[in-house]
Amino acid sequence: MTHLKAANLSTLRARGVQLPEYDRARVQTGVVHFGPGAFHRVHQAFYMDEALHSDLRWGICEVALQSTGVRDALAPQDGLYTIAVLDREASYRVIGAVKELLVAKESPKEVMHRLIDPATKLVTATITEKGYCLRTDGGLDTAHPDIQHDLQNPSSPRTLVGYLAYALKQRRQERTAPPNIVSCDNLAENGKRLRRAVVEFAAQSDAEMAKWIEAEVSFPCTMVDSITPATDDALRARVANALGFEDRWPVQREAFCQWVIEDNLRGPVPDFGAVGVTVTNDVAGFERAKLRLLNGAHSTLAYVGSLAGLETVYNAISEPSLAGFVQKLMREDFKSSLTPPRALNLDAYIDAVLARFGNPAIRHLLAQIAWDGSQKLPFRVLNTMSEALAANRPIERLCVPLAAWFHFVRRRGSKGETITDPMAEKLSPLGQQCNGDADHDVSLFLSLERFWPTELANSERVKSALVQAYKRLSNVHTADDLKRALGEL
Ligand code: CS2
Repeated sequence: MTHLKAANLSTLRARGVQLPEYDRARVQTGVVHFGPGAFHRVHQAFYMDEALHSDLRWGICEVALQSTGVRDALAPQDGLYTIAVLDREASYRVIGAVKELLVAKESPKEVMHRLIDPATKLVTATITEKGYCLRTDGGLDTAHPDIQHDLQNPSSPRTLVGYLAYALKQRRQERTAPPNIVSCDNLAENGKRLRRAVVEFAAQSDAEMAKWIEAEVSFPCTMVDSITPATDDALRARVANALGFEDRWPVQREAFCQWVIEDNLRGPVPDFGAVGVTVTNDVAGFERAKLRLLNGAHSTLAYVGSLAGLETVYNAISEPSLAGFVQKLMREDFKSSLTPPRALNLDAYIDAVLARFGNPAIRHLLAQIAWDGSQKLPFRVLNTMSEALAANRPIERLCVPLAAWFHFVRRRGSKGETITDPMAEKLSPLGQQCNGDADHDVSLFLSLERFWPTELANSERVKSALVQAYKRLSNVHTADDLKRALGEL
């Protein structure tokens, strides 16, 4: 089957596929994006594609730090790819916003060149939680091997932080206004964290430079949201059928798509308001609500559901006792930790999130959400737990996703199965050392370094609630076991 490319684009119109209606040959590169994974491609690239319809400055240079996969798939397609929007009805849209695809480890100079180019007004990133190389207290982990490497080899970095620090230095020297640097990862206060990391990196060698970054560079915080299952063969087949051409790497998402950006962008940026992006002073309120209510619930479904042998979010939310438990966790524990912005009604938000989880057209694997638990759980659950502990609110339900993660790690460890997590080297042996005794196993997890905030690691109340939750989940192997395990919680 012929594959998607610019030359055959016009034939798609007759098939009802939405196409870029701007002159792609005239598109300029105004955005450099790090991490061209599925989420970026259904989300920020979609918004840029919208923006390009009225302003041709917002083409994207995609940068993968290591992996060649997206470049190899999309370069022969002239950067084109399809988003399948799967909801009550399916629709297909070809995105034309990708101008260039680089792999940093192969072409570091080209990446730097793009970052330094004054036409680059936005640098965006979806490199996942681990890509930021942060310590648990939020500072830059200067002992991280990649950060060490970048400090020693500033002009040929490996990390986003290293690239930004070097490029900003050049822009300062050349006196060109720096770009806005926009983290789009699911980290609380993502912009502040990235800013702190870049400033701390720069400060290692040049205090003046660090001050300049603090004063001159905007790192807005953002909230990003759209449920994006990984691409699978079923999607490839579905898209090929809709297009009549093969797309080597289509992506899929639900219809819901939201981007909230802090209102401190400088210089020319896309007309975000016109393409449905919210620019606000209260991004923190949106971000917290989303990270806790949506992502916290997701991780809970992922770990508890996996123990019960369930496969997808839809399967998990269709189990009444698990759905009931997650609702209580959202409506009581997470909600009471939030002070929402005026524009956000938390009850309506919870209803909407639950309805999204119940979208039968989206096959979102629990195994995908279960990745990188050590990086995700701090923002999704531990923050709320620290606050609940300090305010003397209940923590029993909040312990369930954590205890489920312990069991998940234990079961993987005992079967010798790999754990996808940057801390896998610690987690796999830890899982193997577990013996099923709740006190023993929970103590092992509580001794995990670089995960727990001290107030939680040292709390007897936390330990005993974790032990209780761990015991409850011990014998969960099927969906039928969930009622007994979660019943009265
Ligand atoms: C999910 C998120 O994989 C995960 O951990 O919780 O990717 C989630 O689907 C998105 O944040 C939704 O916006």
